[in-house]
Amino acid sequence: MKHQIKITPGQYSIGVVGLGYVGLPLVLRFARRNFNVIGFDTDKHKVESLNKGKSYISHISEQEIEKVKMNFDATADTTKLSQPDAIIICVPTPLDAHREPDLTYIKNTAIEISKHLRKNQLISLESTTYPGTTREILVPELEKTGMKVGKDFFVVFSPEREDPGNKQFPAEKVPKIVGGMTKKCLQLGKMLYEQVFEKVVPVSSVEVAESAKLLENIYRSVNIALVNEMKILFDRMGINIWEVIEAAKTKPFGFHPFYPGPGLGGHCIPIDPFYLTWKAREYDLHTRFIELAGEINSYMPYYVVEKLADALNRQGKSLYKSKILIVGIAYKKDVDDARESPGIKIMKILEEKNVKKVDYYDPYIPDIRKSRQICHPVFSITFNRKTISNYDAAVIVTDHSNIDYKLLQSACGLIVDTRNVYKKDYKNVVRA
Ligand code: SAJ
Repeated sequence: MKHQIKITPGQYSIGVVGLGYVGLPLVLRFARRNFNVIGFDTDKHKVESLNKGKSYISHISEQEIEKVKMNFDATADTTKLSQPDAIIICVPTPLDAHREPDLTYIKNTAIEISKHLRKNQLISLESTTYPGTTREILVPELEKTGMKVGKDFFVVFSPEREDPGNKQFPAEKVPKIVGGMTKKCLQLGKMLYEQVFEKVVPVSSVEVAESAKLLENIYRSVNIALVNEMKILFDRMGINIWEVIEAAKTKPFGFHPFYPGPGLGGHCIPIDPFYLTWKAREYDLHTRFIELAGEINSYMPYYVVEKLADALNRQGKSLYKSKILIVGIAYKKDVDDARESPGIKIMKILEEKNVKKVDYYDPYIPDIRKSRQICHPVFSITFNRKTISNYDAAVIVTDHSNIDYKLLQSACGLIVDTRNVYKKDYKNVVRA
């Protein structure tokens, strides 16, 4: 009788490589279902923290880690990769300095898994990447062992859809796409993810699964760029883009609202599209929408600085001699993540223009020394009437819900509002 692999808690063990905002929630989901889980990470600090029951991710509590300590271990020891029956890869896929895909983490992980690969292991790649990565990079590395995918070991691609802090759609309720290298791979991948996701969506190939994820995020990047371009145009025409969007979204079908902003932040939307742009070149194609969206979204921080300079001029002040406060430095509202944040980009542009002083306030981010865009440590100011009144202008970049905007409006002589926080018109508020 053909060897039937059973995926049941207690018998079938799970390995997760990469314990970040995607990997750690996955660890907890499987561990809560009583699977034995080994978490792998090269960052020893993360490994030590987790094994002490500590969390380094703000939306994951220590209690949640405590609850799974009996069947979860974190390790940096890759020789243990032969142990788990399934290994889920959740490592970063950044862009390099030339905005090209950097698959270093995936390649290194594939090499480590290959060293310890054993029969019947199921490997799932979740990292967002260009279509073809699984088949052209991951599988060949694993087949260097002499074992054959679909026969001796199994491989699927299943895009992550983690949206940190999204209460409306907890991840287990978000359908999980799975594409397999072979039918048997797909069958196993489906069985694996059905343990922790309410709905699993099998697709016909790993490429379809890789591509679906990119489409989801390119859709956002292009539509955000569209409203950003409309904002610039309507601003010149004296039309309030925010009111236009509110009116347009009364259409119950065929329209999804996106909102203009100071630029694109985060580790998905500004980055994922360029994975497809890069791959498309192999097929002599320019992904013009993606690249145009990238151009427009990348210009937005500069646009905000231009609007700030104009507004200061109208007060007879120069940007050069002014003290500027950036309000909200996280990459999006009510999160504590500053990666690729437009706020940091705006600070950098202002510093390059030798503005007299640039500070920031963000209740979620006490300091941004870790941000690679800013080399010197920078700390959030305390936010009160006295400190706010020290600045010639404040720029609202990320409109966290827990900021006192009334205080800001009454204490600062000029506010550049990039998020339509102030619905009413105020003499000292400029929309940008
Ligand atoms: N942004 C705008 N205007 C908008 C929406 C977003 O300027 O209308 C900006 C945000 O301020 C931020 C950037 O774009 O700087 C990205 O925002 P995002 O809402 O896309 O949030 P992300 O980067 O956390 O995207 C994630 C993605 N999730 C995954 O990749 C698993 C994305 O697919 C989700 O749709 C998105 O969360 C979400 O809906 O929250």
